[in-house]
Amino acid sequence: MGFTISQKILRDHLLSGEMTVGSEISIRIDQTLTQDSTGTMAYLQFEAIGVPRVKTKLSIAYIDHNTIQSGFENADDHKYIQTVTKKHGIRFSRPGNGVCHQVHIERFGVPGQTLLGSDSHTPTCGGIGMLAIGAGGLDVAVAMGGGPYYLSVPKICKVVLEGSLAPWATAKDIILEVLRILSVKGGVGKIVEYAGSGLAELSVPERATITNMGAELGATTSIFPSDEVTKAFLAAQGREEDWISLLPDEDASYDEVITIDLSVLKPLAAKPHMPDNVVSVTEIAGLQVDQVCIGSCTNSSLMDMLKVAAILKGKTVHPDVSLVIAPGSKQVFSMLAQSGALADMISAGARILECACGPCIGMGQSPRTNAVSLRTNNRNFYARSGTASASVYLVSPEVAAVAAITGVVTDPASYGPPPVIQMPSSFTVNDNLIVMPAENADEVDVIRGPNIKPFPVNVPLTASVSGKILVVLGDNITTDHIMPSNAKLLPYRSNVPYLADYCLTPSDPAFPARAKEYGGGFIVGGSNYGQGSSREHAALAPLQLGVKGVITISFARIHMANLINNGILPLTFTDPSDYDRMNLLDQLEIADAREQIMDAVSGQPVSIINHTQGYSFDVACSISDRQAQILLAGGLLNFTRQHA
Ligand code: MIC
Ligand code: SF4
Repeated sequence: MGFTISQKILRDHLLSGEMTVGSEISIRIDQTLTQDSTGTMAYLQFEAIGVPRVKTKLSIAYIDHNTIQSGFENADDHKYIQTVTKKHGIRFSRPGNGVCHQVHIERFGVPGQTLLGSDSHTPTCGGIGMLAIGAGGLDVAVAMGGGPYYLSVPKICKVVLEGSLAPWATAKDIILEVLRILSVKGGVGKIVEYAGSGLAELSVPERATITNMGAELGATTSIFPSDEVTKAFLAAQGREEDWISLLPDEDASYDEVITIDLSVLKPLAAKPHMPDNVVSVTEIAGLQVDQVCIGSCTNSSLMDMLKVAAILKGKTVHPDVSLVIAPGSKQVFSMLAQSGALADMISAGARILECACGPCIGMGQSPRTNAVSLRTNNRNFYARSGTASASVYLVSPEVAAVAAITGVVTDPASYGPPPVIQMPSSFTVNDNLIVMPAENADEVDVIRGPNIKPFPVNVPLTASVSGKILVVLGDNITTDHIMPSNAKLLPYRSNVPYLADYCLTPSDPAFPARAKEYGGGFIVGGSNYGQGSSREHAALAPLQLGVKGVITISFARIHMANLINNGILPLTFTDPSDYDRMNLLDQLEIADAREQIMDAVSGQPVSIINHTQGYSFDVACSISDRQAQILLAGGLLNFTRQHA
């Protein structure tokens, strides 16, 4: 039997384990990327591991999230990352060079290679046939040091795209349709592979919109074949030598197949506050719009921007709308300027932002109270914009641009013919904002400003684990609930004690104080707990507050790995109805915890005593032997040091 695209890459990079679904394997990582809001922690951890120079083919640090610099904190982080990367063999992408995923696919991604990034949207590079996976900073630090990356072998879900997109339907609508079908947890434990006759007409930037937002499915990654379209894109970037052909075998087999007829797809929107809350744009047509944000790693390519500029040309942004546009990279930004399209945006009244994440992560441009904000981003989680009362809708750049002019959500079909933009045959290439590492590490002093604080490290698992239930949460709790990030908090990503005071506050403002009062304990959640970002802070902040275990109906992949990496027990109810019996401040105990965690490897349940209610219930801890050892050691850092 033949192999799918991702199975081929996994086999090429396999270091240990069996390629059977669900079993743990380890793979070699060719490239790593970090961004600044997870990067400080990743490099502090890399330093703690003690490897002098990275062992990957390419490692790069981007500065794109924390760029407002309303105090010294962001700039301190930038300087720390710039100097620590210079010392240890890592390239540094200066602020102003663009959003990590957009720059990486333009300039560095290579079909057939593996990429591990400390950002959940790392799968964007699946748009050129790279196996690109998002992970916590510590996993990336280990990979930089030449260590393997462990994952459980995912199922392969094939999404067949048939036919051609109708006018005004876009790549964004394809991924919104996939989200509508599969939901925000439908991709957990799966790699999504795209196939079908529709691929030939999808450019790399369009494919990248789809693989980018595959993160919202909870998927391990998403990938397109590396074909003639990929070759043309890499050639236009002056990188044709990086191209290889990478197609699935004809007799490859898939665990699941979904077929989408592109010709009937209409413009779609995700309503607040979940990316899978998808409706057709016509269903919300007429809704008054206060803000339109165009950009983010999902939709900030040159093609997206040129389409937006063509729609705005000669028009004026509606007086009740604030339109902000953040091009994805310096390449995009400078080509927009050279072509004159930037002038069309500016003269229509768009507020042009630097090429960075910006509003997508609440770094500025928080909308007004009760606002309706139309965004081209990938996430519309509650309060993520920085305004908890705002309603954020996710749409294509085209729908966003039309609404910016009309002031209401508008079916673009009623607006006239869509702009038709061809991919340029060559992009303007200038990598002058990439700083190369030093040849001689001794020449470099790592500069640590006062914002760089030590991070919490757990202790080995104790014989008995006990504590109170500190909070009982519902389904789909995101990392934006657990560790909110906005312009006020993102500057403190290197200061976990400070951040801990905001842990879970969007769901329960009293949580940090309660956790401190009782000296830590347990978090109880529903299904898909921890979906969203790769931020390790969603594990580090609970660790700082003394959280010992999280008991849920199910976990999102990256967050569960981050809990294990920090020595926090990830437990799931064996009988989901036990969830209903959990009460705030119940006193729980896991007796013989070390033995029970080792036994969990072979599928034995872990028994928890509820002393307050006087009964015991079973939970599962779905871990490999290696993960059990990590939990026993009190986290991956302790484990790595023990095995160094
Ligand atoms: C996000 O989009 O949520 C982020 C901000 O890019 C995160 C990373 C972080 O929290 O720093 C992600 O997607 O992993
Ligand atoms: Fe940045 Fe938003 Fe993309 Fe995260 S999702 S990397 S915050 S642009």
